Amino acid sequence: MVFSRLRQSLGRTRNRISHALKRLGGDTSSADTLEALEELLYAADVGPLAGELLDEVEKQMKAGYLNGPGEMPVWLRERLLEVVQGPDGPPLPLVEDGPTVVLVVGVNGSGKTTSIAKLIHHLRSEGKSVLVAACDTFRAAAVEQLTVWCERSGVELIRGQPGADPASVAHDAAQAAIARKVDVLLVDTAGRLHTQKNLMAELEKVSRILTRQIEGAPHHTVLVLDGTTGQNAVQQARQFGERVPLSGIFLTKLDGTAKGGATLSIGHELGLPVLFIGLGEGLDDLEVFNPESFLDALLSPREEAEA
Ligand SMILES: Nc1nc2c(ncn2[C@@H]2O[C@H](COP(=O)(O)OP(=O)(O)OP(=O)(O)O)[C@@H](O)[C@H]2O)c(=O)[nH]1
Ligand SMILES: [Mg+2]
Repeated sequence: MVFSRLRQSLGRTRNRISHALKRLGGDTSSADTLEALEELLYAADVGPLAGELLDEVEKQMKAGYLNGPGEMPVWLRERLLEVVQGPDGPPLPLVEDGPTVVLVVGVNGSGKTTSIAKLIHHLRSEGKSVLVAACDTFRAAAVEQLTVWCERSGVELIRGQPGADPASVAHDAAQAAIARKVDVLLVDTAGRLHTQKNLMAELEKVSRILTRQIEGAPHHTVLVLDGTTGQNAVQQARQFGERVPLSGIFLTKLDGTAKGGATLSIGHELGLPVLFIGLGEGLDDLEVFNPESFLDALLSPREEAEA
């Protein structure tokens, strides 16, 4: 049997919660159901949302609801759908006149450059023209990595000298994007921590320079978060969001983690939608985030063939 891509990719998170999910679906006592729900929410690493949901369920059960067999998984799916945020329409809506600028930010190694490669592929498959700016001038290897991806996808890359001011690369790229009349300018940046004041100021400068060149730019600032960091990802989002206004999240590496539940709490805690998820290292391993499919994949019982 062929399993959906998403279900397969979420395998490790699903393994973690499968036992609890089975218990939830069965005919058990209220105490047992509550315990199973608690196990499921903590195993998936949904964070503070777990406590809120458990309180809610306890109240409902006391009032005589949610006690029938199999009611809990249905309730859980409905309830999570209310908190999980996906894109409201297209994940990166384009502006009508001139290039739409997408600034990509995040901590070291979260998957920014790989995600840019996936975005190039995604946008090109939709017939959009793309230009890329290599504003990670910090490491020579970073520019090389992006060069390879761009050559493979046949898109132009604007790069500076090693160690050049990232804002000057952003400036040149914005000019080139206008001159070439491309639909989208994707801006890759170096990884940084919120505690690195100079690097955070540099990010603000890149953003400012883009605004000066192209009206309304950056139209989207996407924070790339490593899904394997679970609840830490929520902290990072909060800290980056204090420096640059974020449009949404690109959550990577969901294929390799048991902490996929963190996806559920990001919207809840930060009011930010998850726009894309990364399910592998290849160009095709991107999905536009869809809360319904995500929850269906996460909460579907494991079948024998998967064990
Ligand atoms: N399994 C898996 N690996 C991923 C995914 N996205 C990125 N990676 C891997 O994560 C590692 C880091 O990816 P990069 O794209 O270089 O990360 P970065 O944020 O650009 O890193 P810096 O520029 O050094 O900050 C690479 O080995 C990628 O192949 C994903 O969705 N799934
Ligand atoms: Mg990079």
